[in-house]
Amino acid sequence: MKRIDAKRIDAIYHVRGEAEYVDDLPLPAEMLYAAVFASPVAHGKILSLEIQDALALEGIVAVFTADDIPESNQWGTIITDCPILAKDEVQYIGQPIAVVVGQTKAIAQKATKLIRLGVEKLLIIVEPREAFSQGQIIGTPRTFVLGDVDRAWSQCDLIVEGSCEIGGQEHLYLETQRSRAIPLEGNNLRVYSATQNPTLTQKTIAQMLGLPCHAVEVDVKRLGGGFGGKEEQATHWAALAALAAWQTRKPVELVLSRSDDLMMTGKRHPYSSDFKIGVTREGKILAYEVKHYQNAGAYADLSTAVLERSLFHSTNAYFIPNARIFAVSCRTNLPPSTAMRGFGGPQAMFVIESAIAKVAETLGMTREEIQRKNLLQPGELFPYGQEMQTNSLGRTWLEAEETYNLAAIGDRINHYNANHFETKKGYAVMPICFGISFTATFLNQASALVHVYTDGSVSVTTGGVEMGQGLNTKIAAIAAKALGIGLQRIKIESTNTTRIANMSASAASVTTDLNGNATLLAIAQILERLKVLAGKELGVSDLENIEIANEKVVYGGKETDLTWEHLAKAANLARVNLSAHAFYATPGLGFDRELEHGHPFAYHVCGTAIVEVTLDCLRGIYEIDAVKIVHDLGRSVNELVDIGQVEGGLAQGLGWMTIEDLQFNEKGELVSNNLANYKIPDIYFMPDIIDIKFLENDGNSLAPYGSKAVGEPPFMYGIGVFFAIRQAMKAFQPKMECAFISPLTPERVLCELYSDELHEMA
Ligand code: MTE
Ligand code: LUZ
Ligand code: MOS
Repeated sequence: MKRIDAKRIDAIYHVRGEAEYVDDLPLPAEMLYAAVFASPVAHGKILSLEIQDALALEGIVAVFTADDIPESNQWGTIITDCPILAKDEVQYIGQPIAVVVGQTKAIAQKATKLIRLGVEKLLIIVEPREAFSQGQIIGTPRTFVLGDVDRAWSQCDLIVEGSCEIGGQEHLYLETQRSRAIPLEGNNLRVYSATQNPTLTQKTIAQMLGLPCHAVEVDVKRLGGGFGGKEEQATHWAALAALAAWQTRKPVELVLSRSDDLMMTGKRHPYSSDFKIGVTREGKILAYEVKHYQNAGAYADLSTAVLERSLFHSTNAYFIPNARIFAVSCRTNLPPSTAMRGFGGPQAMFVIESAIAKVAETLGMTREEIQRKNLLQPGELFPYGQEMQTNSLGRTWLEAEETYNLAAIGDRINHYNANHFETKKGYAVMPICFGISFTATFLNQASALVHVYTDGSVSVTTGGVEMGQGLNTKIAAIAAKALGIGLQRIKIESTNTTRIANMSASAASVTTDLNGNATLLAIAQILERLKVLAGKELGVSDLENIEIANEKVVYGGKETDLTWEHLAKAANLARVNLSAHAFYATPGLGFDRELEHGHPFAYHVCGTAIVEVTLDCLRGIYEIDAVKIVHDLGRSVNELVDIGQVEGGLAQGLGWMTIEDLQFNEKGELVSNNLANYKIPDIYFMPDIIDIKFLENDGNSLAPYGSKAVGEPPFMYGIGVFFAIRQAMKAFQPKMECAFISPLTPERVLCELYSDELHEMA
C-alpha cells in the first residue's frame, strides 16, 4: 500500500546549485543595475525631487521618475490605482519614486541615498477602523446573509460578543523580488521576472510603454517562493526594470535587497473584526454576525478579492443557519496589503474559532464539543448559497478523533495540568474547509502546449509557475501517466507568454488543477492521432481498444511490439501532428455579486488537525509538542510533494499565529524590519511530532486523476495553536480575560498572564 513517488524533478538542480533563477542567467553584455528610491514618509505631497547629485555619481547612467514613463503610470489588476512611480503624492513608506540605473548594483544603491525629496507631510492612518470612520474605503462594503439573524437571537440560550485583532504576515520568500529586462530588436522586450503572474507583468509593461502585448515577452523559470507575494506585486519591480531597459536600450536587472523587500512590499492583510454568536444550551450555533475591517494598505492591489474570500470563509467548517457577514476594505498608509497563502480565509476563520472558544468557555464545554456539533454536513448550505458536497470534513474529524485518540489527549493534558504548576499544556482541534477556485470565476482557465519529438521525448509548457510547490513535478507525473511513458521523457519548460497567452496567476491553489487538466486535454488530442496511426500499423479499426502503457502500444489488453519511440518517429513520417495546444475552464462555476449568491467553488478541501502545546507560565514561552492531521488530498498525484505542502503550510500558519510579529508604528514605519525582530518558524520551533494522515480514496472529478488542491488549505491548521496556547494560559489563570489578539507571542502571553500584576504596578 505504501506508495513511492518520484522526487521533485528539479531537486537535482537545487542540490547541485544549478537551478536557475532570474539573476542566475548568464550576464548579457553591458548590463546595468537598477535600485529604487522610495518614500521615507507614509503620507505626503511631493514638493520637489532633486536627482542631480545622484546623476553626478560616477557609474550612474540615469535616474528615471514618473515623467519618464511613456504611457501609463499605473498598475493593479482589479482597480488600477497604484502608480508605478509616485508623482504628486506618496501614500506609504517604501513607495517607489525614482529608479536609479548604474553600472553596478552597489553604485545604484549608493546613488539612491543622494536623491533629495521635498515633501509636505499629510495625516497618516494605520488602523483600519480609523480609515473606515473617515470614509477611506476601497471598493464597496459587502454583506453575505443566510437565514434571519435578527430573529434568531431570541431563540438563543446564550449570546456572546467579542472582537479580534489579527496581525499581518511577511511572505519572506527566500528569493526577494527581482527582474531582468532585455531590449530586443525593434520595440520588443524580453523580461525575466520572479512573478506568479506572467501575463499581468506583460500587460502592465505593455501599457506602461504604450506597446502591444506581443511586444513584451515574459519568461519565468521558477521562483524561490511566492506565497502570494508575487501574485500581484512582482509586476511593480518588473515594470521598473522594463522602464529602465526601455529608456537606456540596455539590459537592466533589478534585485531588491532583503531590507528593501521588507520595507517596500505589501504583506498579508491585518484584520480587525467584531463578532456576535448565539447558541443553544447544548452548543448548537443558531446565529452568527461578524464585521471584518480589513487593513488594505495604501492601494487596492488584490484587497477586494481577499475581502471576498474572507466573506466566503467566515463560517469555516460549520453550518450556521442564520449568519450576517459584513466586510469592508479600509485604506491606510501602509504598503498595499496583498495575496498571501489563504488569501483572507485565515483571518475570517480565526474570528469564528475565537467566537467558538468564547462560547465554549462561557458554557463550560470543550471547544471540540461545539465544533463537532456544528460541522458542515453534505447538503448543508454555506452563507453564499453553495451546498457542501463532500462528506470528507466529517470523515477527517472522525479519523483524527479516533486515530489520534482525542479523548486520551484531553485526559492526559488535564492530568498533566492538575499535577504541574508552572507549566501547563493545552490542545485544540482545528477543522478546515477551504473553497477551491479563484473566486473571480473568469480566472479559472488555463492552457497547455505539448510537443512530442520524433525521438519520443516530450516538452510541456503550461501557464503555471513553479514556485517551490512542486507544480512541475506534478505536471510531469500527469503527462507521463496520460501518455503511458516514463517520467524521464517529460520536460517541463519555462512559463512564457509567447507559448501560453492570457494566463491567470499561479494562485488560489488551483495551478495543478487548471494547468494539469489543460495538459490532459492536449495529450488527449495527440493520443487520438497516434491511435489512428497505431491502428493502421496493427491493421485494426477498433481504436477504443488501443492504449499506450509502459511505452508500448497495448491492443485489447495485450502488449504489442509497437513502441512509443517507433510511434513518434512513424507519426512524423506519416505527417501526423505531434503537437497540441489545449484550453481548460472549470465547469459549473458562477457567482452573482448582486445577490451575493452562487457556486463560486469547484469543490472544498477539508481536514482536521489536533495541536498540542506546553506553556512555561513563568516565562511565557511555549513549545508546540505535536500537530496531528487528517487531510483530504483526494488521490494524490505525488504524495511526497503534498506532504511537503501540508508541512510547509502548517509551518507558515503556526508562525503567523505565534511568533511572526509584523509591526508598523503610528508613522507607518515597519518596525519589524529585519530578521532579528521578525521571527519565523525554524526547525526548532516546529513540533517534535507532525503526524499526517491522508484520507483514503476520496476522488475528485474536477482535478487531474482525482487529486485535490493542496497549496493553501493546510496553512489554516496553524490557527489551532492559538487556541491550544490559550487553553494552557487558562489552565494557569482560569479567570483571565485573554484577548483574541494575534500573534500570540511569548511577550503577549506573559503580559496577559500577569496583566493584573502589571496593572497594580502601573
Ligand atoms: N509552496 C512553496 N514551496 N512555495 C510557494 O511559494 N505558495 C503557496 C502554495 N505553496 C507556495 C507554496 C500558495 S500561496 C499557493 S496559492 C500555492 O502554493 C500555489 O501553487 P498551487 O496552485 O500549485 O498549489
Ligand atoms: N487570487 C485571486 C487568489 O485572484 N483570487 C482568489 O480567489 C484567490 N484565492 C486564493 C489565493 N489567491
Ligand atoms: Mo496564493 S495566496 O494564491 O499565491
